[in-house]
Amino acid sequence: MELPPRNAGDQTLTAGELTDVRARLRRLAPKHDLTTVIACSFDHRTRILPFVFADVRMVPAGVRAVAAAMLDSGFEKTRIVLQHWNRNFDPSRMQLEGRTPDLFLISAMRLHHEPFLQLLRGVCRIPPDRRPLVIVGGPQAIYEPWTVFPDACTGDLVVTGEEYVLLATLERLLENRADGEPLRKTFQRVRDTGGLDDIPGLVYSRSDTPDGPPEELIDTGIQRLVYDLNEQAFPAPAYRVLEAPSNLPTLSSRPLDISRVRRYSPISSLVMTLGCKFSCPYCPIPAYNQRMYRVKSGRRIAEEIVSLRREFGIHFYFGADDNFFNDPAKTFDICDALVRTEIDGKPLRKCARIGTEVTVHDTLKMDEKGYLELARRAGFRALWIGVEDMTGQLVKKGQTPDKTARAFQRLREHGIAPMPMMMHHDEQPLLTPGKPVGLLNQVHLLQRAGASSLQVLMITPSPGSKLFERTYTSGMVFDSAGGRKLKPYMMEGVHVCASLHPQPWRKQLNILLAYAWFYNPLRVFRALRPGNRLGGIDAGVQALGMWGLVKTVRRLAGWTIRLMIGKIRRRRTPPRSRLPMRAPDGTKAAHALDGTPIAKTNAK
Ligand code: B12
Ligand code: SF4
Repeated sequence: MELPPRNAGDQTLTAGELTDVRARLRRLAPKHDLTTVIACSFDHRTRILPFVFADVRMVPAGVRAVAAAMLDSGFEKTRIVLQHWNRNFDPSRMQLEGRTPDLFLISAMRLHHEPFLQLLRGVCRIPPDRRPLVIVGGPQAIYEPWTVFPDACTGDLVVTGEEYVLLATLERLLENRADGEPLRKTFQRVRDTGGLDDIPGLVYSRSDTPDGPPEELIDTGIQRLVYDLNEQAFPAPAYRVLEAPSNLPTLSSRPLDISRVRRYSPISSLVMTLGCKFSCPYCPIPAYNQRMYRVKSGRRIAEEIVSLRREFGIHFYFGADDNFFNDPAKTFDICDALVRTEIDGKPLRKCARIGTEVTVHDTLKMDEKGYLELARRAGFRALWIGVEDMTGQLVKKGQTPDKTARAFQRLREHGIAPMPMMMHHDEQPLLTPGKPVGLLNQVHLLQRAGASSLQVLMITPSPGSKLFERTYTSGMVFDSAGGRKLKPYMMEGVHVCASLHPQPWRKQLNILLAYAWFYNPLRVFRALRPGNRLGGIDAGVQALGMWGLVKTVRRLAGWTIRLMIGKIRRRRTPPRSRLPMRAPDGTKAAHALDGTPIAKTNAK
């Protein structure tokens, strides 16, 4: 199920609303002296190709945006903890400024669910009267908010939206907080009198006893989106409040020294644009963005890069874009501003190397307009391109073998490395001699066209997408293979976990073979041939790819054997909420999947 749209005309915040709520909170903050810990969950078992390097070397933009918003709203006592770097972090032992924090925020992705539960269990060990208010957000919360209420140990509140929803909620709580009252208590009081019901983008639980097990979930609806991304807080301050990597369960007295930020996060994510005009049935992004394309101005992006480069020395940037070339005129504005920016007398492109995601179709459109040269001068050095299946058998978004090859060649001519992202599926064979249909045929074509890296994922159910429920009801999704249960961390797209192929192990081997075909010592030599303008990138990516392949084969060997000789059990129902869900007025909850139990008690 895709997230439902809000009514036309009521999809966005009014201009200035995000800026204004921060200004109002800045006035409220000094009276409340809140301490906040923001944790990001991460399962280290997901460390395989093709994400094996960037996954832990880039502070995720979600936690960073939330921390930046808190800091900018006057809540200076804030710390970010990444399970990526602090695997033993135990919230039951966290102390910030000598006390248990008032707020414990968690950002979670679906595949990191198990470490997320660890965080939840940790904070639940704090006695209820001293426990911080626990708020969960991020992709898992957006599409599957009920997962935050797995049993008696739960989060308090889910934000199914962006930073504005959190800030509006905090404002409401602080306006109603009695002197010295624990924030969690204020939350319970305001929640129980319906005081949060008019803030779209929240899910909370209702129970008959205070701190008793949840009995139903109340969903206040789909968030309103901030349209002008320039309203977001600047990211740099968030890098000043990172917990330093360690094996300790506790927090240190000071955050990571800023001189060491670049060492641990050599790549910085950049929010430049959000949304995409395509409508791939396995992708939740267009519906999440209410079919809108949101952008930051080029000038603002340039300011962010300048400050990150100056303060932390960060050289590499990765755009959190869904399709950066979605609207050539807007891309032009951004690139043009970056071209005109200097950092300490040098053009920005000499100090910042930028990568992001685009499509084949839009790359060719940019080329027709002559904008690829501009993108290179703006600092773009690598583009991850959603090629999926080149023949368009799986999804059609204007890609064909010829167009893909042309797009790749044009990018290379301009000194930009093409990084294809492919999607393998049941109908795609491994090899089709003479035809560009098989997976290896396509990988070979991409190599010849100049691909610098390779990503091959198997189609996997993606919450919030059109195909999500059908993938389950059709019996495609495995429950277990050879007695081994399918766990969330295995749903990264590399483990084959959804297939109707009579021999799904073949699909698994196909993916590994495609990587081995692409990442091998022979290709390192080819990358270093004289005259290859992108030889450095090509060779570096090959080295990382070979290292990642060894890790990937080790992790996948057991699963492949189970798929080969074990019995495969399948699921027939999607993972829905076990708790009844409803909107505050008793109507259907916006985030509930069809078939979710309906609350017995209707509106309060
Ligand atoms: C960049 C990116 C990556 C990078 C991440 C590197 C890093 N360390 O940051 C890389 C390339 C490594 C990556 C890999 C994968 N990714 Co990815 N990725 C993205 C992408 C394009 C941008 C993420 C981002 O930075 N967004 C910008 C920030 C600001 O947005 P945000 O994270 O949503 O945060 C906002 C809100 O969610 C909210 N929020 C977030 N946290 C919290 C916490 C609290 C308390 C509150 C109140 C609010 C809140 O406020 C934030 C500010 O507005 C998104 C798509 C998208 N457009 O979001 C997918 C996305 C996050 N990836 C996704 C997936 C599935 C993957 C992979 C499994 C690969 C795959 N099969 O597609 C792997 C997993 C790798 C791993 N081991 O973790 C999914 C997650 C789906 C889910 N339900 O969990 C997404 C959403 C794409 C999709 N399918 O829709 N990815
Ligand atoms: S092109 Fe990419 S971002 Fe756009 S809908 Fe398709 S998969 Fe999603």
